[in-house]
Amino acid sequence: SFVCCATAYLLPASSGEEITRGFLQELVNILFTYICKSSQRSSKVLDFHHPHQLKEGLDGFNLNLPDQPETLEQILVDCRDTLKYGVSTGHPRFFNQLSSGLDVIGTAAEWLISTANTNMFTYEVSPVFILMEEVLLRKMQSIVGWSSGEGDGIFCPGGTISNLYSILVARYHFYPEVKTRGMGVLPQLGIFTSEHSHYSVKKSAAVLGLGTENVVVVKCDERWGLVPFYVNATAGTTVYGAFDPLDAIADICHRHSLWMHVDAAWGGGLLMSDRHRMKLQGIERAWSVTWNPHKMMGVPLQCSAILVKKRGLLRQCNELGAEYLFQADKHYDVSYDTGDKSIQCGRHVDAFKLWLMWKAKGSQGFGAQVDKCLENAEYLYDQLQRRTGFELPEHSNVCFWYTPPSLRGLPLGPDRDTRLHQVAPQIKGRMMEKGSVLIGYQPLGAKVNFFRCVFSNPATQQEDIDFLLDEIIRLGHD
Ligand code: ABU
Repeated sequence: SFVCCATAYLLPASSGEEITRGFLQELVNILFTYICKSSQRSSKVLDFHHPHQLKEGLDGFNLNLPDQPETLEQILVDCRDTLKYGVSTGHPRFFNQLSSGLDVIGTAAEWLISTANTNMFTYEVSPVFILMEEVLLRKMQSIVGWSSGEGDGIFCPGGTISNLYSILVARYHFYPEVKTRGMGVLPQLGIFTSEHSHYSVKKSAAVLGLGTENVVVVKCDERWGLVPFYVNATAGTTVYGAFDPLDAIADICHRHSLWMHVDAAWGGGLLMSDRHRMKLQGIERAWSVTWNPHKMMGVPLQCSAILVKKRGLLRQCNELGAEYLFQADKHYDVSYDTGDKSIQCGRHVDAFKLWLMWKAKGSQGFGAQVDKCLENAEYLYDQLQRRTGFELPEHSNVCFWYTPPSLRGLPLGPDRDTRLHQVAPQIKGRMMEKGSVLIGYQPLGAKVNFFRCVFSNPATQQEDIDFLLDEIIRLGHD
């Protein structure tokens, strides 16, 4: 028992080995129990409580910070409770987010990273991880289709930051003096993106001082993803999973000497699949690419890369050469001090999770994993067409409405729309209270709330999809 043991007895305290071992083994037991439970269909996806309930404290779970240290036993209870009241994103019936799943190798990698507890700014403190990042970036660049002489990149905290990098680097490419002289040297710049692209494009315009009103939002055609004409092309939109025509956009960008970025945060994983990579035909012509392995490839959050075709640009754009980190007179090749390519200083080791999972699965394993997710989407699409009461606005991420029996006789029009708009949030609320399954919903443009089912969880089987549809019918019957 750890009742009497405070953290002061853990390593690096002298003779702390036994207590540290015991503590970590207990923690492993907690994690192992959680991992087993997450994969059991009989377990809940979540044990939902409202914020005020969690704040008040449930069964002794106390969020407040103590003045006196807790016992190690209580720390383990805190760990158990934290998982208990969280959401099990690795559960086969978690369909709520583009990032999901619980990969054991990835989890082990994250633990190793925390144990190493180092920073990705210099080779000096991260020699192995810096080289792993380089190996990964080169591999991803070659999968995108760039030649071996081309390509640069860096892992960043999420797709939004990767997209921000693309605009930052593009602006620097055309107006390098902006780095030193500021916004005054710029004309009024415009960014072009499609109406279904990710909101991070507008957010980046705000952060970079370009202004959200200077983002020209190009209308999509009836297939939601065609004919935007400039800069940011999306490979796998967040809601519909639609792909812009990359080759056609590249032709326009080439003709007008425009920077072409491909936001493949969601769709990049398809590059690993021989069956599906043709959806990104033309990505090799992009000047920069966002690719989030924490989405379709199931790497634990977070793991996102910005790839830039022109070597050296990232460094030139962002380097400031802080002399306490990036001394030029170090005794090794300082081009491996890659941290100055980043807009961050401290940087988490995200690359290792992807590296270790790649070792464990191989490229083929990732390809098979992606194929399985796409097969699940096809299965759901097929089932939706067979069942009464479901309607399809689109079929990539699989977005659909459920029309309860009480609405089925209503004529199309505003009254029906108003009532249909309430259906998805009500069913989702019931799902959350019950904890049986989790799926997202949203409105879009003139379309009232619809469900968005995304597949990135390798644990999901067809029986889970059947369960989802049956559960929607059960919870939405009235
Ligand atoms: N960055 C987009 C994530 C959206 C989602 O998981 O639903």
